[in-house]
Amino acid sequence: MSVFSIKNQYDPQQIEKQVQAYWDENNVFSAVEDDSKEKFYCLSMFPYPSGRLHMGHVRNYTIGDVISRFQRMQGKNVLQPMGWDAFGLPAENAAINNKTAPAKWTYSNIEYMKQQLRSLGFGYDWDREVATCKQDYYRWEQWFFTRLYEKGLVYKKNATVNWDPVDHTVLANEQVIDGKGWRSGAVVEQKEIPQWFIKITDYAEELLHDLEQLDEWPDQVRAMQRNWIGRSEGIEITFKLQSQVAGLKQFDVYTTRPDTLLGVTYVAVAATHSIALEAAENSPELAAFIEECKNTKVAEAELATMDKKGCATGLYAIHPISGNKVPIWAANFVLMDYGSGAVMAVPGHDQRDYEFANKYDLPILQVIKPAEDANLACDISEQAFTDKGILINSGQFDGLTSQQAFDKLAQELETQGKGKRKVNYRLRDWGVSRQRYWGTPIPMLNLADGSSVAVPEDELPVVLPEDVTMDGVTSPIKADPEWAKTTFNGQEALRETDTFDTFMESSWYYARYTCAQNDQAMLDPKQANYWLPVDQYVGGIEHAILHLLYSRFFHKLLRDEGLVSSSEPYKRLLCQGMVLAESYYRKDASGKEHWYSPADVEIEKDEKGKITKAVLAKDGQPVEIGGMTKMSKSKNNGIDPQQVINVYGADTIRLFTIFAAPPEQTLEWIDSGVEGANRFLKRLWKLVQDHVESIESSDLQELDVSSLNGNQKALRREIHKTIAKVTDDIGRRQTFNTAIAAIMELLNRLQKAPHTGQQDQALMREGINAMVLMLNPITPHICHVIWQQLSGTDATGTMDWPKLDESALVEDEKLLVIQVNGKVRAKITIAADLDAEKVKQLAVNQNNVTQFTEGKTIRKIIYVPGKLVNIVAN
Ligand code: ANZ
Repeated sequence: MSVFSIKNQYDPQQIEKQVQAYWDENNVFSAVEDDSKEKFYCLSMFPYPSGRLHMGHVRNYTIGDVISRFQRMQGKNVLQPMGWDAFGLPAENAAINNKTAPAKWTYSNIEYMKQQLRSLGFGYDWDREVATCKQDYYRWEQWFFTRLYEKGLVYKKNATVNWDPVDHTVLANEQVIDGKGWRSGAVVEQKEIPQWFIKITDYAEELLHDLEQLDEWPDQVRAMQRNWIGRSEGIEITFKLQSQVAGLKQFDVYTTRPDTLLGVTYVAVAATHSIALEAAENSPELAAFIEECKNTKVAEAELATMDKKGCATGLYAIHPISGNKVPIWAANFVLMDYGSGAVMAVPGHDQRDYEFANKYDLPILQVIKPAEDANLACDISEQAFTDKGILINSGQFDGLTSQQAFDKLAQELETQGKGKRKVNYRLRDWGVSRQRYWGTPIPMLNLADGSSVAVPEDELPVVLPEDVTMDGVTSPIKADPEWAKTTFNGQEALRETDTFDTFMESSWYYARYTCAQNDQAMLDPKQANYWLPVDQYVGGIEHAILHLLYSRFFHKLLRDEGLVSSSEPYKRLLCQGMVLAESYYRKDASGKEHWYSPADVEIEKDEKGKITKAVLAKDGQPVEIGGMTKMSKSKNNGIDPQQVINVYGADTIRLFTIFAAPPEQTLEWIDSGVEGANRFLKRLWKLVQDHVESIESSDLQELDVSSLNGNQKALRREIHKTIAKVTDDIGRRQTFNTAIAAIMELLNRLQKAPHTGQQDQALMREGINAMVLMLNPITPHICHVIWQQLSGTDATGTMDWPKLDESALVEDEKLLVIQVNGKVRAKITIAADLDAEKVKQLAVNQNNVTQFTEGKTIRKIIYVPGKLVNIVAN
């Protein structure tokens, strides 16, 4: 047992290092499977090893550590691992800038950031550390991908990429700036190349359905996932072509609004639809339009707002119900890979179609009117009426509601062989090919005959060479012609030189932590099933859709491979808010903004804390105040956590980030708040040292609850009320900030409490113990030292969560307010269990009360138990 030297002054720099060394030496956070104990797996999203921790990391990891330590103190077997999301483009850029290799840069960042994480006192089991760029990790991902290929869940198809025509290279989206290549400045083109896809759409229904069981996820995240999957029910309707085109007699459109079918005034197809391509043979104008569409990439989110453009094909379709001729247009808002790549356009009831019809002078027809009771505005000369309602101008269907018409038309079209019900998903298969170097090599071989096969198991892993030179243009494994050369069954073969999307690695790391060292298998089902699912996942809302969806998908794939038995990876999810800081700038003569770091700016504040003056320290001249914004490079308002740790210590930064806001909300970085957190810890330190000193002269007695007087009982009630509140705030509500506020109040109470009597001291000890234990998840270093000092024992084993004594909460006396006609006239203390009649009697007989009721008749006595008695008399 190491007993720390206690100084009178709180000295975080000294104690934090010592306590961290103690945790390391004693393997305090190493997690071992143990069936006799309830497990708790707490995971924070692993960082990209960018170089240094930023404040967002500190916030995320502090929240995770608070939850982990709290659960550990509840007696659970806690796993809290950490690792590195180590592949990705920034390493390539940094390697080029610093003339090094991505691997070297990455490993040195990992080393530095790991030391930073240690200095913050996070309780990780470092034996389970993973770095996704190491072959002992990605080899299993390669193996798993070949398993998926064997099961038919992986396929290759052409997909578009950003192509830099000068550098002859594919660019990542981040490398395209204003439509131009980041390096060459050339206008980027869209090019189709073969890429690998995983069939996430096979799991769309399950991914949607299982959201229902994730009742400990924020509703907002579930809604975002639901929208992303985008299930819709509609009908695929067949339109005949007036004359055969490209060997086609007919084509399908997908609609969710068959009730509007009689309002169709044209049909629109995607620019690359075979009908458009065929018609372009005879129309240079259409050919030019198609070319233009091919070279502009449209994100689906922009579809509604983008400029709608089109070109007539000169062809006509036959309306399946009315038999009318409708023109076919090619339009930029129709996606080739959604539904059937063609839509029936209903300009009266779809705003996109409406804008398009107005632009190209196509007829607009109203076929739906609002239901009588709907009270909706509808003016087709202004805009499309997009709500559902009652059918008009639709012949035999007039008068039906939209829903009735949906069913009737579905039935009619189905019997006539002109359509069928269909469920569509917006979710697309996951394109996992990237043309970058710093990633997991895709374990596939391309054979001379054009076919592909998976790399045989005994040839895995396909190792990514680390000792490379980056030329800034081509991936080193693409630049080296030898790298790809290999054989398969005696034939020449070429390895795939593309690498995986880095979302692949982050899709299963949570599972790998359960058996990170296993070199025989991807997962050991026994270990994986002991720890999984993750009980608490903590991370940023920016991962609400893709990362969480992909890892939910991977979990189901792992399940179907027999590696895990659960269906969802993360039971409870907490998305922490952003960290904001004040920002400062100056505009130069050209109007360009220059942002200054808050560390270089001196400010003055009014008594409300509002900044009234800000000057740059080095020249004393004013700067503009840009307001609280997300800490970012572009605003130069990041606060370096390391600086704060150096000045105040880890416990202060942990306490401030937890206290300053509820975890899901934005956190405003305020220097005076950090100072306040530090002051609180100093006060705690002093209270304990004073208490310890006062004991030295008179031995500490056992607390004898039955002997306590009224004030002592009240203080003890406060202590236990705080335990109840903090337990609930941390465990269930996860409002850690209010937990701290309650502990702060308790500190105030204890500071004012008497500390000389023997029972006063015993009570003080109970209060201090509770406070230190409750603060331990948040500020573990100071608490560890105090606990050792108070208990005289090794801290780790004995720090159990404080026990609530329910009996301490029971108030045996209550203070009652007595009113006469609503005015307070007296206050009395009564036994808490006194019956109502007796209370009323006592109230009526108070001197101060009789004075006001004399000569009047008491009409009514209202008793609110525990609070007041109001006597109505006149
Ligand atoms: C006619 C119509 C009338 C439509 C109306 C909507 C409102 P969700 O719910 O997202 O599945 N659509 C179908 N395929 C498309 C494609 N490849 N590119 C762009 N848009 C496409 O949306 C289905 C609706 O999106 C379909 O219903 C279709 O427009 C359009 F008053 O058909 B609708």
